[in-house]
Amino acid sequence: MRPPLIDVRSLRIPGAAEVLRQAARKTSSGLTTPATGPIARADARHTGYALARAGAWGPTLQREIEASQRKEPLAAALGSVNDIFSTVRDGAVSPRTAPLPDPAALSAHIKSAARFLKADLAGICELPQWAIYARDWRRDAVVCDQRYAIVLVSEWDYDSMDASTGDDWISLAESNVAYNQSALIACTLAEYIRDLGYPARAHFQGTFDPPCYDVVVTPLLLLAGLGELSRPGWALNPLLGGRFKASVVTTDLPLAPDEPVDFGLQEFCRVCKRCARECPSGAISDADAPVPHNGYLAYEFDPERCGKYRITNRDGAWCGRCVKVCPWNKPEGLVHDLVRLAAARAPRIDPLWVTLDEWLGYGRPRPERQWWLGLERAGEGFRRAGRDG
Ligand code: B12
Ligand code: SF4
Ligand code: SF4
Repeated sequence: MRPPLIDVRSLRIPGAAEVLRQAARKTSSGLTTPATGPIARADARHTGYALARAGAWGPTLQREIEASQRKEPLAAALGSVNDIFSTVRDGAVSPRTAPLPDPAALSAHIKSAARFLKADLAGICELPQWAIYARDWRRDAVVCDQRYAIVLVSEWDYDSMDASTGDDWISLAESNVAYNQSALIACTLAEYIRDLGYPARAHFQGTFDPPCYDVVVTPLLLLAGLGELSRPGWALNPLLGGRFKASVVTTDLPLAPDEPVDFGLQEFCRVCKRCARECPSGAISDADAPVPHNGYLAYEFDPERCGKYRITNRDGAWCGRCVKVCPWNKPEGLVHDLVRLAAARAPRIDPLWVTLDEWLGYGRPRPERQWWLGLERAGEGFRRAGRDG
């Protein structure tokens, strides 16, 4: 029996998952966007935050990157706790190998274990070498020759995101809570697998030094069937949109990989463009078609504009507005699931959904539902700050 393209066991609400499982088609390219050539390994020193820290985006950004992560106290608390995870991302492998079922049954078990540990979604793919950084943030060469990647998704709170503008005082805490949850799940799962007698290493947003990522996460989400590449460049999941963070466990445990999915997003993003319109930094392209980028088709994106806006945002803590306004950022429900199904099956009416979504007020902030204090660190204390303070 062919395994389902979206594994119902790995999804939170089986009813909604079933709708999507039926809608999902296998991709012809093996990726969620057409390949155009070989993919070069990325150098982590040339990615957003590393450039800001190194001063490549100017002295203001270099000065402000640390302070901007601590200015809102809930995000700061989550950031402080996050520091512990770097100490448990890898470790000794047990010399005894546990008796294990065949790869398909073992994969189902690992996904169930991930759900038990509170992952919202989990998928498995083979680990291509092009998804491993050539060098880490410190400049050390990265070696990771494990065969599989287990990709773990931790959702951001929908109600808070719904209340928020996407770039106000809860934005960074939304990211950080999912970073911590997904890091805890990845470190625990890796420890469990090592105890079964197989190497396993966790990858997540953690300390800068030592670095906690050997892998570029987004393509692994795509390969593990957890989303399609979106206009802004993140993986969009049909049940969550981009409203999540992901961690990864790389391992040699003999697993059965999932497959990439196609639920009609390339056509939907082509006509929608809402994230490009509402991005406060103008970082997302509103072009009608993607262009070749490092061996695959993607919309142009300016990480410097995005990074600068997030670090220097004076009316909030960082930003995730592209995620907030996306029409796919919806909770499960009969109507939303039917629209998801229609987007997969009837792309000609995509413009109708895009117009209707905006007309019904989705993606707008709801200040009356904000529960956070809107505090900003000021000197030795705090002040009520910014737009929602
Ligand atoms: C540096 C970084 C940033 C930088 C630069 C982003 C960038 N595009 O490079 C800045 C500050 C701009 C940023 C912003 C955000 N980020 Co960020 N970021 C990262 C980080 C740490 C490294 C990314 C990287 O190496 N980029 C350099 C190269 C690889 O970039 P690139 O060539 O342009 O490739 C991009 C895509 O095309 C795709 N990709 C890479 N290789 C391949 C190969 C194939 C075949 C395909 C199809 C796609 C693909 O992934 C890359 C990142 O989007 C990752 C964590 C990680 N280790 O992956 C998180 C990560 C990408 N960020 C994430 C998120 C959610 C955000 C924000 C929404 C902020 C927020 N509120 O959380 C915004 C979104 C901005 C945007 N439109 O992308 C998530 C995305 C999850 C997802 N759904 O895919 C990640 C994976 C963090 C996580 N652990 O969950 N980020
Ligand atoms: S995180 Fe904010 S600034 Fe960056 S791309 Fe998304 S909307 Fe634009
Ligand atoms: S807002 Fe529209 S264009 Fe942007 S990622 Fe979501 S569906 Fe695609």
